[in-house]
Amino acid sequence: MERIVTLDEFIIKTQQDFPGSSGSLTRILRDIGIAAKIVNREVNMAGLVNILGRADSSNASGEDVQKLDIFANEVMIDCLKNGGECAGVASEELENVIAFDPVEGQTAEYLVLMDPLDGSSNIDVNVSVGTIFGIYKRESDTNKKVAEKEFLQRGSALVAAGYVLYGTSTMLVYTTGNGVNGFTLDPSIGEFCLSHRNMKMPASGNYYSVNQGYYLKFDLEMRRYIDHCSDLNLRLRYIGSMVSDIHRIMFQGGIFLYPNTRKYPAGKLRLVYEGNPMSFIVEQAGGKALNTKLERILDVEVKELHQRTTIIMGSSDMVNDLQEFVERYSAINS
Ligand code: AHM
Ligand code: MG
Repeated sequence: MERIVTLDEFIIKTQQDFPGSSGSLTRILRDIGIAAKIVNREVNMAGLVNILGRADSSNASGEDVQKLDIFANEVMIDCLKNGGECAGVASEELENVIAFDPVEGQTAEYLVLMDPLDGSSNIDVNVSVGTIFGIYKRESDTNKKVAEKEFLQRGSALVAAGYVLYGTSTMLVYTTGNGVNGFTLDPSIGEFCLSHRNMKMPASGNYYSVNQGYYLKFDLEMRRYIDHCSDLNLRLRYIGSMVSDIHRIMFQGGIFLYPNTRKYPAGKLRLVYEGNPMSFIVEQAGGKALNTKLERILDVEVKELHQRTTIIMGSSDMVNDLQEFVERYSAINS
């Protein structure tokens, strides 16, 4: 049996990949791992404790907030605040950023952006949900309180990104720019253990993932590409939880689309909380991540915290195929 490598052990071991690293990023990733275990416990019992259903509030994007959203948000913030390495947090659930007070004797060099519970509509029906996080280094004077503009960095500036998938098993998948590694929670020892070293996304796959219900609301070239997927006899898989849909593509290949619709003319998903972190992970695993203007998501300028983006993400050959298809289609019809 292969020796168990825990998340903490792996993070510390790979810290050596970063000459001059102070260990702060290591400790932030540890804090996120702790928060993930606590959220996992509640997600697994959500039906038993009064944590299902809607909270009587809505988030910064004007969407109904579930009680578990609030719980996950609070746990992530508490764990990051107590760790002392994180200067502040921006959350999909909060209108404004939270600047932490400095912890005695520690200099907080990092910022965390997160979607504490992604795919909330799945909570009450026991379908997978996830947590998404991205980590930036502060650009300005670390003695000053964090300001919102420090979070408005392009995705290409991310130093780390990851997701937790609360599925049939609970997995934490992350990258620090040196490939992607996956850890599965072993509840018997309460540790995330290395289970998928150096994850590589297949260059192609037999699945496409889009909310077919919005087909008639997509732009024509997107509809024609979706028809093209049907012509190729690809299979449609769409869970309504981005983390789950992308996680499947990490293993089996495929393409995930969330194009613009009349309801979401700029796309539904949020650039800083979902688009950028998931793009960093997908690219590190050998995939590609564009918006429907065929721009690399990680290069898109971040103008405001809750900015939305359209998403084309997945296997490199399939994203390239979509790009050629859309360019050809637009040329014929322009
Ligand atoms: P969230 O608002 O709970 O973060 O969920 C966003 C979710 C994504 O996880 C998923 O890909 C998408 O919204 C599903 O949207 P729709 O139900 O419109 O297809
Ligand atoms: Mg989300």
